[in-house]
Amino acid sequence: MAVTQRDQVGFVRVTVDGREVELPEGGSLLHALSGCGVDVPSLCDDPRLAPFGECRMCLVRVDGGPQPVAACMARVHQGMVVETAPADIEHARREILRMLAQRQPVGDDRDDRFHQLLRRYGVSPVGERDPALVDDSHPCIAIDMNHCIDCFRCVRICEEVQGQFAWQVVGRGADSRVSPSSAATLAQSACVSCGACVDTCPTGALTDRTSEVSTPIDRWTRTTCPYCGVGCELLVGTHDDDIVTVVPAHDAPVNRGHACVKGRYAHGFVHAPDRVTQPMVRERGHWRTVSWPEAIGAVARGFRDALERHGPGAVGVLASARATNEENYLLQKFARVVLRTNNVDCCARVCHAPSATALRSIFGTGAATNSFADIDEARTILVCGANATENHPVVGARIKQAALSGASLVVIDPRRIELAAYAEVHLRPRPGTNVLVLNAIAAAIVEEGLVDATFVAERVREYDDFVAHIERFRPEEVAAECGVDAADIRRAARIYATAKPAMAFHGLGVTEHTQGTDGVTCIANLALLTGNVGRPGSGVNPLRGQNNVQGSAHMGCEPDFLTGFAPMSEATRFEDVWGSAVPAHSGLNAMEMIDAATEGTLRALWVVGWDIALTQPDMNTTARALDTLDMLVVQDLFLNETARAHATVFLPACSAYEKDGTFMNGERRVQRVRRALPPVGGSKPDWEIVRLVAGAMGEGGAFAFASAEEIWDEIRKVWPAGAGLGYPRLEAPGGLQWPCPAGDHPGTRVLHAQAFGGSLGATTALARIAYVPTPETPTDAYPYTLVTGRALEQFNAGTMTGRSLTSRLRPTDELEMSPPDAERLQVRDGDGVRVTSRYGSAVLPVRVTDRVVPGECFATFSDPRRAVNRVTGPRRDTHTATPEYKVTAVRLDRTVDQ
Ligand SMILES: Nc1nc2c(c(=O)[nH]1)N[C@H]1C(S)=C(S)[C@@H](COP(=O)(O)OP(=O)(O)OC[C@H]3O[C@@H](n4cnc5c(=O)[nH]c(N)nc54)[C@H](O)[C@@H]3O)O[C@H]1N2
Ligand SMILES: Nc1nc2c(c(=O)[nH]1)N[C@H]1C(S)=C(S)[C@@H](COP(=O)(O)OP(=O)(O)OC[C@H]3O[C@@H](n4cnc5c(=O)[nH]c(N)nc54)[C@H](O)[C@@H]3O)O[C@H]1N2
Ligand SMILES: [Mo]
Repeated sequence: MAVTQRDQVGFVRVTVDGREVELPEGGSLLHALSGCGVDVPSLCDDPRLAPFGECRMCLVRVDGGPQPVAACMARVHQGMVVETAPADIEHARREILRMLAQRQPVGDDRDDRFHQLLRRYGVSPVGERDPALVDDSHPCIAIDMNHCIDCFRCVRICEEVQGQFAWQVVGRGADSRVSPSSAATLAQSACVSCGACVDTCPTGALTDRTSEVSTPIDRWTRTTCPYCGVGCELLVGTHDDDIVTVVPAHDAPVNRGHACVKGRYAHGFVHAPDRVTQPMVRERGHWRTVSWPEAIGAVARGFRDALERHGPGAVGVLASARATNEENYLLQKFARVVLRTNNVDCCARVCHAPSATALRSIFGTGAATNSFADIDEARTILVCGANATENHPVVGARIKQAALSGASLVVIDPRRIELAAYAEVHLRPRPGTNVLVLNAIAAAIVEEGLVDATFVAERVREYDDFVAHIERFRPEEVAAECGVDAADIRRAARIYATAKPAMAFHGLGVTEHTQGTDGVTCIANLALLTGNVGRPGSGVNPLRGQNNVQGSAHMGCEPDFLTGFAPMSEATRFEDVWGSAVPAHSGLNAMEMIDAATEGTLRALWVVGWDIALTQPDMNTTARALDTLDMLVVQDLFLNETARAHATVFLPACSAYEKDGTFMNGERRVQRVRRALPPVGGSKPDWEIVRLVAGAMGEGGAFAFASAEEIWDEIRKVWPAGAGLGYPRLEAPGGLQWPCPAGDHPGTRVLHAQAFGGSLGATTALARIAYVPTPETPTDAYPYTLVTGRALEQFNAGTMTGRSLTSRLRPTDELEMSPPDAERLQVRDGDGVRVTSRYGSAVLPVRVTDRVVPGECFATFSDPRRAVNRVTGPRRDTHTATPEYKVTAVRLDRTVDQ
């Protein structure tokens, strides 16, 4: 990645075409010139890539020297005298363009960089079109290599940024051509559809299929991606309130001009034909479209009835990790102030609640300790139970790049995920045995004398007790039970403890187990033992799930925490601002709400942007629970499964592209979400809907906000660590990372440098975690272990990706199965297999792959027609109730059903 101007320190005086300017010293001359408004022509340069110096268009004369130099390769120095357009160089540029125009099809008057230059230099394309150079195979990327000028930017960005090597150069010299690597078409290649090649292509050889080339863009809106917790900043190009294209923001600190298939291409859902944009109520089994006042009246009446008859324990709110901070804040305030209940929760429950709980108890703050930028500084990266290249692709690509440039990578995952190919050690434990593996790494670190004694002396308590506990987890003791070779565990321990700083990332392969919280705690132990806390390039970092799952929980959508993870004991602070008492009785979490519905004690539930019927485990039980409710309000963009099968009222919300607010990403960063188009049809932003319902229930006063910013300003009053995050400051690229307690505080990239969070002070204790095997073990009747999780092209409930172009890349869920198991079942790719557990069954097409070991299989859960969660079971993490999605004992049967 090239150095950007923001990283520069000193500025020096330079004369450009007779004019004195100040340019950042040591940076690329080409970028410095463009930064001060001098447009030197270039074709092969992209600030995201290493300078290439091949196109010869950016030649300039420096200090009157006889030989012109390529401005992209030249560095800025004090007193430099630059001529950007002397006549001889301008002539040479025109000649280069003439040569390139020989191969450009005649009559194409496009508006890309190359064609702009052709016009500027008065050169016309004269080539012929060769239909064989068109590749229509890819659903998102249109390829017409007739326009290729061999700048190789596509090849280079795929290699240098994405690390995918999907493009190659074939042939030599004038006959060289860019083509997909080891495949006839791009669709068949290793392409992951991140769109980087399209984004960098200067000629129109590669374009987005989503954008009609001829559609002019009226407006660009900078916003934050609505998919995962990485929080890429995107630019949304619109025409007449339609999205024409979405591209990454080049100056975004999070994604540095990169994006993934979802952020880039999965926006078609916004105008999907079945988007619901009018409120509806269900009467005698049939939906009826109603006015907003009628729908809001029905919700208010339903809540009032339940409260009068059964009290505040009988109502609940499930908030949305897809909606903004402001909206989530209002939803929990609504539960507490209007419904007088603490029955409020969010998707963090089924996802990273174990991370928040473990990190809060061991480090005092329940969030990632470090930042994505730290990847550049880590010498070792440990990735445990996280498939980053598919689920957090921009971070995954950066981890890959770090490994390619020499960082050591340790992967712990039962499956051979893509990152395993770059790992020095890949440990493949039996699903559910993280505590054994991680404790064994700790035991090896202690036994082999690799502990950071200084750090432990200064910052760590209960070391001797820990040593006494951990001895029984020696790698040789646990190897058989966790299925990992003891020597490999020792290798992993040595790398993590010695090639420092070492940065740990983890995902749901750690949290979604009966010992989910314990697993995260074991990772924190490793960081403490080796001094990998409180410094750049280190720490314990959950790769958070949805765009705003960190924020949703943080805003107080948890039964036992208020905004800013404030404990209930701090309720007075909130009561002062809200002018209302915070209910004293404890609330139910999402899992308990479903249990309470089954038992008949929960009567009315408002579910905002969370498809619980499809994505909660043990779907058959969830379905029965939801059908007992007197009122189920679903607020979403679509009739998702929860709405379709169970809701009584539907409130049409609008998507993140249609509203203002903020999201909080997985590294504690608050970034602006900006409205790129007005709400589609009659849909409304979630916060406006909450305001309407509160008003109908006679509590409008506490919800009388006129904008997202007004809500945010109230949030800053009750959340001291966010007090410095006013909207004007969040306008800067990347927003700010909390803690940020004051308007002049720069935000915090690395936590715990001097002291741990909360009331811990300088030191914390190592935790002694015992191993408790899951009862969900394979038997003769259920001999296989099913792991469920994700794949690159679809997102969770699939409501958005399933309605976008990208769904053609993965039209349905699949079951990964090892070749020996496929042989035993006599199935091949695409054949149907019925997966049956003690709880239910689902039919999936098979994908035979050695990514999984015999005896284990893996399924995604995004397709409502497959309903994979019929198979998953009712067990939960013992600390947070997070479901054990990652281990289910199953039987597999070949079937002709599809
Ligand atoms: N493309 C895409 N991206 C997404 C999502 C999506 O649906 N699609 N969803 C978003 C959400 S909500 C979340 S929470 C994140 C989740 O992102 P990840 O945490 O990466 O999610 P998963 O794919 O569910 O599981 C990760 C890995 O855990 C491994 N695993 C299973 N059991 C064990 C075990 O016992 N030990 C270890 N060490 N590993 C195990 C699995 O093999 C899998 O590779 O992704 C977010 N990003
Ligand atoms: N088997 C299995 N099941 C799992 C998991 C697993 O690994 N295995 N992972 C679990 C995890 S980690 C998670 S996070 C859950 C995710 O499960 P869900 O939260 O149900 O899935 P999402 O697709 O993220 O989106 C939820 C809903 O939000 C809607 N939506 C999007 N934007 C907005 C908005 O701005 N406002 C409103 N009102 N609605 C909006 C979408 O249309 C969708 O219906 O699934 C869980 N389920
Ligand atoms: Mo998640």
